[in-house]
Amino acid sequence: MSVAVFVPTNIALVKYWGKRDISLHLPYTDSLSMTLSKLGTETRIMASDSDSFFLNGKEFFVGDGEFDRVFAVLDLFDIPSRPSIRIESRNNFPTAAGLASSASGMAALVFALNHFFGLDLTKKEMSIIARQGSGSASRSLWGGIVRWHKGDVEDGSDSFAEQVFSKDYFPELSMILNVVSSEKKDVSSREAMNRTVETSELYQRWILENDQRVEEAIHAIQKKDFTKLGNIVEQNALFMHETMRDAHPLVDYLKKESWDIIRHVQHLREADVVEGYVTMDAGPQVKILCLERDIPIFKKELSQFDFIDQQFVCGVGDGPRIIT
Ligand code: 2P0
Repeated sequence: MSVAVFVPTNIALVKYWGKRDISLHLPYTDSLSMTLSKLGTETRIMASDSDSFFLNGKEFFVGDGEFDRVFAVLDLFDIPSRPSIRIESRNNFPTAAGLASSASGMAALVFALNHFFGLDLTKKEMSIIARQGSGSASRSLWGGIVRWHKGDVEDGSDSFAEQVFSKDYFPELSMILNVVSSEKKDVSSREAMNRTVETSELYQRWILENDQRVEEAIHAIQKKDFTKLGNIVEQNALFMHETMRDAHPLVDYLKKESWDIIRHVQHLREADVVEGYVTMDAGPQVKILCLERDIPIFKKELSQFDFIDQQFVCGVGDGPRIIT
């Protein structure tokens, strides 16, 4: 028997940055994300003679970070005398380059395991397990616009994500993802956020303000106020990168090419040519939040940057689905 699932990735509109509990992945603040159409992870699970894990066609073994993280998630499930399984995962976008591959990867694993073992877990329960694989994965179990509640209790049982708006509420929202470098990053997001929590003074302000930003972004989406939403999204991303630059040693994911795109998007907006807002995660890629009707203008404007390796255009996507 085998099952296969497709789980979308998500990009935070208001970011998750920093944990109050490192082992349980409990965040200091809430975060809010947009589930992407098209981009995600396909994961297939089948019975096998021994446990094995393949990512993008390459096998990983015990002692490899990738293998150990996957099977640590399996241990979070309560499956008596679990049979051995083979897990095959494939991302349809660059892995580990700041395009949220761990979000869809971990969520796909949890969603596939639930189906393979017939566990009948709720999405809330799956979100809590996925969170322990990777924080942002807690948000990939739903389509539309999703909020991860930080929760208050120590065991993390109230730290899960849920849908705030369906994908049809504000369907004009679009994102253009520009890959300026597919290299694996030097500093993992996990290390970068821990360093920020431990050493950045600016981070204290982040903790105080971020939940309010989530509320404001939800309000802006509810009113379909794109200008308000975009300003929150861009300022939140830039502030997150400021907190990293304030850490010791500093973390600077943004490259010259990233800044070229950021400045151009800001210029187009200020010159009233076209309205878009940038957001960047733990990597140099620049994502542009815009309205669907403006995609052709942005594509034309971005064509001058020949360093853009790959470009993906997404709308607001559906949640996970079972393929077989
Ligand atoms: C986010 N990021 O909200 C933020 C913004 C990157 C920047 O969540 O340590 O792989 O596994 O909980 O979820 C990427 O970090 O970190 C991330 P862990 P994760 O999307």
